[in-house]
Amino acid sequence: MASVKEQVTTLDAVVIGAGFSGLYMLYRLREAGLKTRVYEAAGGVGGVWYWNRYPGARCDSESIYYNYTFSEELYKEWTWTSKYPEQPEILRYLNFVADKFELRPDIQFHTRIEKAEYNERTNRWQLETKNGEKISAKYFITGIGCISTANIPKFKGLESFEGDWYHTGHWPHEKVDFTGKRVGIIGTGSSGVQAIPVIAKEADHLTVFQRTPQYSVPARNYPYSEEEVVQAKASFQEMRKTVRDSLAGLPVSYGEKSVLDDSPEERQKTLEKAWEIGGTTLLFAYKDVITDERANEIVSAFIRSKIKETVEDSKTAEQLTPDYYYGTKRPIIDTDYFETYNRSNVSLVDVKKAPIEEITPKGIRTADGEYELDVIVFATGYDGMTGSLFKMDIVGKEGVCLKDKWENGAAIRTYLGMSTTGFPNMFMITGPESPSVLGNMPITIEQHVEWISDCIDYLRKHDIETIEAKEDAEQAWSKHCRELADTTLYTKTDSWYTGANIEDKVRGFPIYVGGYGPYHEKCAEVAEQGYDGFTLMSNTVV
Ligand code: N01
Repeated sequence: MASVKEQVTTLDAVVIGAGFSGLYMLYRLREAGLKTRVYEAAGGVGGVWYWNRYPGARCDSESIYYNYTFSEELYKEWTWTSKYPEQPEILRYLNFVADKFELRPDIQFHTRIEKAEYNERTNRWQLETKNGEKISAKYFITGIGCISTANIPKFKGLESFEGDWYHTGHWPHEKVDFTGKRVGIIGTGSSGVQAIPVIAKEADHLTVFQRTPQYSVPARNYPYSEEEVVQAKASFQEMRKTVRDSLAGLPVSYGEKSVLDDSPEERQKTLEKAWEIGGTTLLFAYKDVITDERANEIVSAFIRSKIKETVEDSKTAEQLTPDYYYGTKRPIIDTDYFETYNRSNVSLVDVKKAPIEEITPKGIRTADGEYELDVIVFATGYDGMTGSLFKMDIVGKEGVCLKDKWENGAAIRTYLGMSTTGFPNMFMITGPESPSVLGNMPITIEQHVEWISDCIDYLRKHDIETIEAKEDAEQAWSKHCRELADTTLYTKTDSWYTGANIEDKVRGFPIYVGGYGPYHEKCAEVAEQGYDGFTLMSNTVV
């Protein structure tokens, strides 16, 4: 009998990851009759929502839009409790989806795919798990998320630390008790800003080690009323169309006016109103916040004035005040973030001025001195966009590794952010150069999944063996993405979007900024034209 390692599991399609992407991809491919299996490293479904269990973790897209829209029945069966639900509720939702559509039997948990190699002789992908299990599949689909590979900076001495330390993206399942503890948190991105107010309420003392201050706007979260829930469910069809055609997968669009068109009084009124509504309203209040330096400066200065107003200690307020373009780092929304610095048990350390030199057995030493700590929380983010793709050994035609083809990130090239030349029958859900993280993820995921499953359906109906992006189509798409990004202010700020958060990572901006709606239209056009820009190789020998 063949040992487990010698056996090969033969499938039509392999999907990696059981988050929003993988669950829906499995559902669609199975409905289409493909023998499909999802491989998931975690012990359950949820993707980032499985791992990100840190205190305060919640979604910052409105819940009634941050869900699947492919099934009206599902939408109506599930009820969200508040505008921005906490991580446990989102995880419950994804478990509910997995149960409702009976997805679990086709998901293999606790299994990490380490290698995926294309075999040009058989036109199949050969995959290998960490345990040595072998899989053969015609289609290879990644649903691994854009921000799932944790960044733990290589501080000298971490292994010597005598207390406990955690990364927000790999939080323990059991509650971490901060009562009576001296806690240090490194990082003030979305995760840090969510965690800081919650940890501060419990810890004896919280020291925030901040490298770059953040613009953050009050989320103004609240529990939904019965009436709102009924209204949302009754408007399903309308909502579905609106979010799918929208710029960011949400029923919002940029204002029609430039910030500069308004008088100072008018714009103050508009900005105050947006601040009161909270969330991302400020970002969308005018048409040019992300594209015009002067317009952006006006909105940025407005948020800076709010920080000054909120934080009582003027030195702390100054340290918390950013000086780059608002919205060019991922916009953050919060609950009592700046207010938290008024607590007597919270202090701020500027590690740009006095960088962290090492982790010591007792805490963190910066250029200014040592801070004694019982717990360190790394809210230091992720190796975004390419980190999880490069973690796997993905090998295409002629033995070329994806990492090498993309020159370790220096030369990312994709067609539509879903495929790349030299890697036939491989699809990336929300891959680099797709709109992905610039909006509401479940909506962009649904569009990718539907496009990919329709494409596979087309291939099967037309007896086509392989699909592969053409080099010129790929080059044109990548060039288009770069040109669009250069019309915005995004590329002028250091952020994880640009790769600046990872030591030695090559800078770029591998995200399509043209908006979901236009992107969906482009993808639909490509499909309608018989997959224009792709080489389709038929099964039939002529
Ligand atoms: O990570 P980040 P995040 N020394 O990269 C600092 C999504 N998300 O986990 O800005 C000192 O934004 C770093 O400093 P700097 C969302 O898309 C969504 O917070 O690089 N500091 C920064 O302050 C988000 O954008 C939700 O100078 C160091 C922080 O660590 C993305 O995840 C909730 C450092 C990292 O911030 C990532 O957010 C949470 C070092 N060596 C997250 N290295 C939702 O609500 C890094 N930092 C859906």
